[in-house]
Amino acid sequence: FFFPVEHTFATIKPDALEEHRDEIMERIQAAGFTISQIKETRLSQEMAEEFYKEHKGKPFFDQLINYMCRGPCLMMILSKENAVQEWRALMGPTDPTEAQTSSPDSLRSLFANSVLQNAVHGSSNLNQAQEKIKFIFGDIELEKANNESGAEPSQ
Ligand code: DGI
Repeated sequence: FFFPVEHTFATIKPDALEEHRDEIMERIQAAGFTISQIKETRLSQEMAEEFYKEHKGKPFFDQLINYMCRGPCLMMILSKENAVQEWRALMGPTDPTEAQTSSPDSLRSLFANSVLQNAVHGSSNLNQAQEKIKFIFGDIELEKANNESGAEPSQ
């Protein structure tokens, strides 16, 4: 069998990077991800607004932007078979109180402070992953790039 490697985009948010960097990196390695690219970036307000543009206008938007800009984020491309879903599973649900019930070993269960300050980001599908990878890392060559066929990825 041939299992194509998939690439997803992941972020450790500023507070979690400062407080739990090593623990989170250990869990990423233990889950079998390859870190294909990694860089620490402090987002400007404009970059953070672009990063979370789909949430513009929501009541929590300004707080979300402030949170993302308050220190450096660790930006990564994580690669493995089924990486998008596997990273979402390792993160756990958006809201840590839900994560603590449904996935107690997840990163958000362990390290998030609230639904807003929830420690990590991960793309929900291959299109979003490609968009964020390009936004943060530019045009880079990745092994067996996502969705080479051009078909619509499933969610
Ligand atoms: O993909 P996720 O990060 O799990 O969730 P998302 O894309 O729906 O939301 C992006 C971020 O916006 C999320 O990580 C935290 C924040 N957020 C989402 N929903 C809420 C929220 N913040 C508050 N305060 N309340 C919400 O309902």
